[in-house]
Amino acid sequence: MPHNTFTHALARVPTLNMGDGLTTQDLGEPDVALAIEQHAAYCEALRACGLNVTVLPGDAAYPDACFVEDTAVIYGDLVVITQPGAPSRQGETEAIQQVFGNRTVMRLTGDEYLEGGDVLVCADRVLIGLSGRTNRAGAERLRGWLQEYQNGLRVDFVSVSGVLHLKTGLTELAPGVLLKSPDFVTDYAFDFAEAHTLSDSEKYAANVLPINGSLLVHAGYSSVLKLAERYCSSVLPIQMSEFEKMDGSLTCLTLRYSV
Ligand code: CIR
Repeated sequence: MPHNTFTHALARVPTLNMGDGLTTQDLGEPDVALAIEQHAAYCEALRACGLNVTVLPGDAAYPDACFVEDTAVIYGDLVVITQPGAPSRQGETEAIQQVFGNRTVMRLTGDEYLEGGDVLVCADRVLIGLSGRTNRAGAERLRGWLQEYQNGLRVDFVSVSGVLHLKTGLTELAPGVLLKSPDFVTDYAFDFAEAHTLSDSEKYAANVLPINGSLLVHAGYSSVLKLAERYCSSVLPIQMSEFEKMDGSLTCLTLRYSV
């Protein structure tokens, strides 16, 4: 399976009431006009990485719907529609399932809860965070489908506390190189990779998005930028201040896949 190589991305425009969404931050109300500008610039950056980006309309019934990553997990041709652990977000999946209607779509049901922000596809394994939004039943079901899809795929569970999702606190900057927020607490051992724990002032930058040989990083974090430039010749800093106010980061604004 080619790693971090995609042809398409799916996004959903922020709604005027995005400030009514869930957040643990105390950074004030998002400026929606600025959020829409930042969202458009993010989508443009993905187009510059060669992706065909579809932007769905928002839905005011779901102020968190722009964080589409949480509604599905796409691995090769396998599409899994999740059941977000946040009750206010569960209805977001309908619009996403319709987009993927003609592909093999699996769906979490019953007591299986999982949000895509808890799934990190690394070069040699998939990590599933057990967080406040993803439970063991959801993680086990997803692991079963992933391993049915790719025989021998290593899928590990990672306990997550101190951050919202696994990828809020941990992403892979390059194969074998992890960025970790100092807030992220786990008993999982990251001895398979070189893990860089960021300073408190750069913790938001732990979420980076590698795509087709380029790397999107949060703008304004100099040590992460320096590290990124050491591993990647095409680093794209993106302004995300209005999404940060709602606990969102780079990965959460799209689903990436290939057709
Ligand atoms: C939430 O709390 O669900 C949203 N306000 C933020 C979700 C961010 N999702 C992600 O990082 N995958």
